[in-house]
Amino acid sequence: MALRLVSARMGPFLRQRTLAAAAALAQQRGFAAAASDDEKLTVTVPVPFKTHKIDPPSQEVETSKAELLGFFTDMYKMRRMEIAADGLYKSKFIRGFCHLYDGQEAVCVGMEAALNYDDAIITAYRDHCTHLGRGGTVLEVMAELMGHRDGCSQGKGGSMHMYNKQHNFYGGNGIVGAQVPLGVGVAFGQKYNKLPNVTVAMYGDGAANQGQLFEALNIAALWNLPCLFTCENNHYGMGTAEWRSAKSPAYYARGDYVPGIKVDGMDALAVKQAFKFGKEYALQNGPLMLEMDTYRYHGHSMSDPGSTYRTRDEISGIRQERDPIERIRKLILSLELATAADLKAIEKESKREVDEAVDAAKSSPQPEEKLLYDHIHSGTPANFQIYGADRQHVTVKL
Ligand SMILES: Cc1ncc(C[n+]2csc(CCOP(=O)(O)OP(=O)(O)O)c2C)c(N)n1
Ligand SMILES: [Mg+2]
Repeated sequence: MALRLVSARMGPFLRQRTLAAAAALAQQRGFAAAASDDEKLTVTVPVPFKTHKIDPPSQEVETSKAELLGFFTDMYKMRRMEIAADGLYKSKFIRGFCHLYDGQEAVCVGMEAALNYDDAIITAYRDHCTHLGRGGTVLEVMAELMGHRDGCSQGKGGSMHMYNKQHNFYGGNGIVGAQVPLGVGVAFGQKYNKLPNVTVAMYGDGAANQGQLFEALNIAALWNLPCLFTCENNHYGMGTAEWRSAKSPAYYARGDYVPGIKVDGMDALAVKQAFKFGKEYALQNGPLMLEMDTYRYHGHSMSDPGSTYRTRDEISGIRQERDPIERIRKLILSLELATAADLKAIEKESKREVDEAVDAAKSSPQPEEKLLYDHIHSGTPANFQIYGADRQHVTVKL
């Protein structure tokens, strides 16, 4: 039985592109002739799911060669993109806030493998890779980071405001935790309109201690809204370790009357399984909490070297033992789905794609002044003025 990897709106753009690219590369390099790309494979994920008030999903996860190569390609591209963003920030092509996602890639690709673009996602400011997962391009992210026209928000949002309305990506939100009640509102819309879709409201371990999360959870549970409250537990909120800020760091169990599952967030297959299970559950029963046990390699943002509140050994230990890309590489090699050289070729292709996108983003123009009015009001009021930072100089006037 073949897996239906690419059904209608099943994460189509990124996945189709990725699969097509992987297949083309595979063909050039001659490994496509092996097991068929979509042939079903079953992999046992090593870390058991921990649960609160619910039976766990199976640790036996269905996948395929195409999916595993897709995971590898997507995660590698995300990693390259974030590393490129780091360099561009340091050389002042990117300014302002910038929070990188490297280390957490498995959450993004595993989640997208279980959802389709009619399902909605809303997240915080660590959103570059989420945008790629929703079908965005590296150019859209890079140009947005530089404040240029080809950015997904036309260069007016920046790092914390990636959006893709067409694919139900509601951002990109800078106020910690505020995205969670908004996500519950999106889930309310889905239920009200009788849609067969869920909303993933993502938040961090720091945000998990906020009151608004519990208010949103209450109403979601009361009205059985199809919302997956997804805590990306990277174990730090800025420079504060979880044990300093949370009485109970068992975030999956903090919904009290709402069931929860703790997932190895460094394992794309475990993440996929949890979201597949979660989507079915939430459509039938209402909200579910998913805690993704993950890790960020970079500091909190570009202004944080990330080494004063944790040891270098901690970071290198996670890289060696839990890195999400290396895990999939090992799996692909152990199942003999591709050779090390084939994977290197995919890496080379991803680097080329990111480099090209960076060049294109650099040469993309800045947004015209008159566009600064767009997307602020639905009807721009008369006498609308934008001031410079000193409040003296009027930058734009209607
Ligand atoms: C309401 C509010 N309070 C404080 C901040 C400053 N702030 C930005 S990120 C952050 C830490 C959040 O950590 P976490 O939720 O774990 O997410 P992570 O950065 O680890 O992804 C804080 C305190 C903010 N942006 N909004
Ligand atoms: Mg955190």
